[in-house]
Amino acid sequence: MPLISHTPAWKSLEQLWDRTAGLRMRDLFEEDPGRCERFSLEECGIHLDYSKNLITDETMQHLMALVRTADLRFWGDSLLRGDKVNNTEGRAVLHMALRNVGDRSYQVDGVDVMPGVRAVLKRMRAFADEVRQGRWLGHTGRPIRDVVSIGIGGSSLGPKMVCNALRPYQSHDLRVHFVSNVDGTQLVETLNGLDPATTLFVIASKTFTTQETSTNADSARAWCLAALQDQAAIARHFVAVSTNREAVIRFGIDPQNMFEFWEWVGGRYSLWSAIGLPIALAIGPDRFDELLAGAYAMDEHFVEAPPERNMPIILALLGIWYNNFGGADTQAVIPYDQYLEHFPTFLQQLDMESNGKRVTRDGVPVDYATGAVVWGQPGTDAQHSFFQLIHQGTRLIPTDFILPLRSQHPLEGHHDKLVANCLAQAQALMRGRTEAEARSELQAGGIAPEVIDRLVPHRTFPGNRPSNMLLVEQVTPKVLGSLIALYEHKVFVQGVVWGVDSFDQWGVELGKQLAGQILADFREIACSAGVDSSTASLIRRYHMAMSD
Ligand code: G6Q
Repeated sequence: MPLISHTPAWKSLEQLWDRTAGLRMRDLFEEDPGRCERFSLEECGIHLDYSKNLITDETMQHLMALVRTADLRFWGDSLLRGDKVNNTEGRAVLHMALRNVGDRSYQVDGVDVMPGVRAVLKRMRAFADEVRQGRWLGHTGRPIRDVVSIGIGGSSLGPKMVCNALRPYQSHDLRVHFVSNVDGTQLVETLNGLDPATTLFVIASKTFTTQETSTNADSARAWCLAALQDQAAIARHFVAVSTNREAVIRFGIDPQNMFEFWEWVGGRYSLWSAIGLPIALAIGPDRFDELLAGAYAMDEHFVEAPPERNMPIILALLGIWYNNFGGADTQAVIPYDQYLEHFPTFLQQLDMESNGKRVTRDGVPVDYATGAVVWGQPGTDAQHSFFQLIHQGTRLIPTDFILPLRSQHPLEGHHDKLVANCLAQAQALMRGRTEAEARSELQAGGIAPEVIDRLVPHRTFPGNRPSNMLLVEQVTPKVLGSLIALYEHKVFVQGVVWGVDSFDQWGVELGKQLAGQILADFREIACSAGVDSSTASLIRRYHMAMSD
């Protein structure tokens, strides 16, 4: 397979970008009253309005040709068949099986994975019910009040984001906390004020060898034993989610208290598996099922809908349009919903770990940009910090707005303002303010002509800055499931076009290895041979600080 950048479909998109560089979105809207309707799509409770993009029908046709050139259909079928799509790790990628509430069959090496998936879901359901209904008792016979999930990366970011997003659905007498960082501060601050007799730890780690998670889990166990003074307490206060049964047993967790998942579940795609146990504990198993059902609905849409009406494909191609032809380096994601505050961070891992790759799946260096830098934070706060740069800076920053139409807390006057601000930002990015408009506004304010001349360049907005608007009625478990799956498939489609393995993450390995060596140097109070002078000097400074 040649690099995608060497194909006619890619070349014609390069030419198209140059040819359409002069298009003004303002004009496109004025010329075509049907633009919004034509470039909008409704699926799984999500209304996507992508009309405020630098596109015409011709652009979309060319982008669709690109996705055909990349043979998305082949890769989609491979994914569904359980082929080893993650080729550098030799693994199938079947997170869709985890939310397969329909009757699709998913197999790995000829073995149906669905019975195992359903059995674990059943155990999760029973356990979540026991804890939530106060039937699972701690070592001293008291019900659980706090759940502390210890995990990192894919074993934390998804469940943490979902628990926060669905806080309105949580029971008030069970609080769920997340500890990921090896910085002891996070564990200490989280445990501060918790009662070991009513705290349950969920140790979530696919490999059960991750340094941060093991360290936090060891400290949590010490905290628990210091208070409860009995090794037998571990069985009532620790459960594990992992693929590594031996390591779980070695840690001292009863395998009866282990919830299994499988190597074909990638960390950042694992919130649908037993890694979602904290979610089931927080919102209850019925609502966890709704989350799965939402993702399943999006899976079905992705698999069945033609590319031209396929929401993940459209989002993926728009991203590629700016990333590869418009020179955009980043993608902003701005939820106008405080409960979605961790959504951009979750997407950062999903997108950047999946598509932050510099070689194709065959190991050939690419000569085009792959995964964008994903960033963002909730509106309206974002408007008062970095929006200046999106509006008037020198960079092109495509932006996704996510907006629930109904608030979970309809306080008088709040939601109208939230919605108005979100719509206004998208409008302002698209329209901008011309020099003439800026001038006439200043004139209307009675400003002196020489001051107007000075101010006009600063008060002019170029506009023509693209955004997608994703409207939902409300962020329910089902809608959230669909929203997450939408972005998962978007990332998959982009990875297929760029020809990369979106399911490995070798880039996080080197730092881990080197940290291990440096840690050994700390223990030896020495410095390994061959360490560069900068690192050696930093190690010496740490030694000195520790010996003070
Ligand atoms: C995600 C990555 C990574 C992983 C963490 C935690 O796709 O693989 O973020 O989830 O490193 O790994 P464990 O679950 O094995 O502790």
